[in-house]
Amino acid sequence: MNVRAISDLGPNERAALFDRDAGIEEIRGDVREIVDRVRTEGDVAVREFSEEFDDVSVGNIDVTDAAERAAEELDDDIRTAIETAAENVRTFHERQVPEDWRESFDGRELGRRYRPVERAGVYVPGGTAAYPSSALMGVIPATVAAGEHVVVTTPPAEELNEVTLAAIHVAGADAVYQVGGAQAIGALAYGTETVDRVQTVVGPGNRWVTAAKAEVRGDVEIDFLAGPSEIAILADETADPELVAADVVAQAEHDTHASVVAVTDDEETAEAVADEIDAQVGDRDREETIRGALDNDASGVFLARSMSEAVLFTEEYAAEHLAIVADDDEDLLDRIDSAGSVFLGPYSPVAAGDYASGPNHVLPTGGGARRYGGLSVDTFMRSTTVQRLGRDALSDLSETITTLAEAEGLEGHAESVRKRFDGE
Ligand code: HSO
Ligand code: ZN
Repeated sequence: MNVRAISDLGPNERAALFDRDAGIEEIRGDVREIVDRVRTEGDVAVREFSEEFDDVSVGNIDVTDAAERAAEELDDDIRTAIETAAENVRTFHERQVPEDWRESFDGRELGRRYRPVERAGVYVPGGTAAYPSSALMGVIPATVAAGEHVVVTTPPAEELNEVTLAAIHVAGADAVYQVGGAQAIGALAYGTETVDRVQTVVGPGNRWVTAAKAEVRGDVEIDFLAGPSEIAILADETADPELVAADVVAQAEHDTHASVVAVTDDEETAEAVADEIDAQVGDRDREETIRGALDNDASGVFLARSMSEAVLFTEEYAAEHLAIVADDDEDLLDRIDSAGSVFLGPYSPVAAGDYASGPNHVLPTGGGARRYGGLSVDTFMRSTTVQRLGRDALSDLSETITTLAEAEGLEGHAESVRKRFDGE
């Protein structure tokens, strides 16, 4: 693959790199129809769409018991791996649980308290992209937030993926339904005879799932619109090109639409990374997918004239995953604000975070990291502010309140304060 100089990039090339999108606009109309039919016809529509899109004639939509059985029947090595990953993910997310607080501000007792949303729905992809790890990443934060009911939908199949089912159970879901695509998001958002409607819908999926989340947003909360995987690696001359290439190739194997970049200020490193990528691709089972991703306009190996230019490029890219492999990695990190999840040093491959280290792998793509963070316990929480003012505290503020209320022409507001001090 060719190394490209950042300084040579034209406006169109920059736009392709920095204005990535989830590519859902052209299917919005079709998705709206699917969601509307599920909303009005419930299970009947769900079954029909499962036949049409998944080619499955679904018996029981509710497969909660099958998930429990799958967990019981799992081979020991895979069970241990799922349980270890689940424990690490749970521990990291428990650290995120916000604490209620009350403090005095000049006699005004003010505070904030947090409660989980009661019912959360998690979409877990199936088919060729069946990721048990995504089941853990979606369900665990919801269960740590401790809402009453956490339900999962996953695409139907003649034989459901046993490992995914087991992971859903181990993560602690209360119910599991086999329904996929836009129809699943419609079912979670509006409910059907079988599927309980929820208040928050999260989880990655294909374009249909993502477009459906855009559709139901407003009626329910969603996490965000997640597109294909992305990685940016910011490297200096101390980085091992073989490892940089391996991380690029790893994320590229997700999807031909994945976006993968490596950027460095060292020409030798850039050339070596590009050569290493070429050398490694042929060894991978998913060679075709990887080549597709590497061919994307938002992918490539880039040479900067300085580390400052490399940092600026990385910041503008706002990648889902950012790996920094450089001597002064913490200093470089200080200069970057936009990234979904950061991996520092040669022993923090993105794969560690994808599966088992603890942080979530459901992360903002398409530059979303400029505006929001990844899936977390907060996604399943709402906050309420609380205040108690004593007589003196209100008296101290009464002039301010009544003046502003009168400026707004809201005499009733002013009077509600004055009345507290009638007769003084
Ligand atoms: N890298 C993906 C998550 C994943 N990786 C699941 C392997 N399995 C998120 O962008
Ligand atoms: Zn991955």
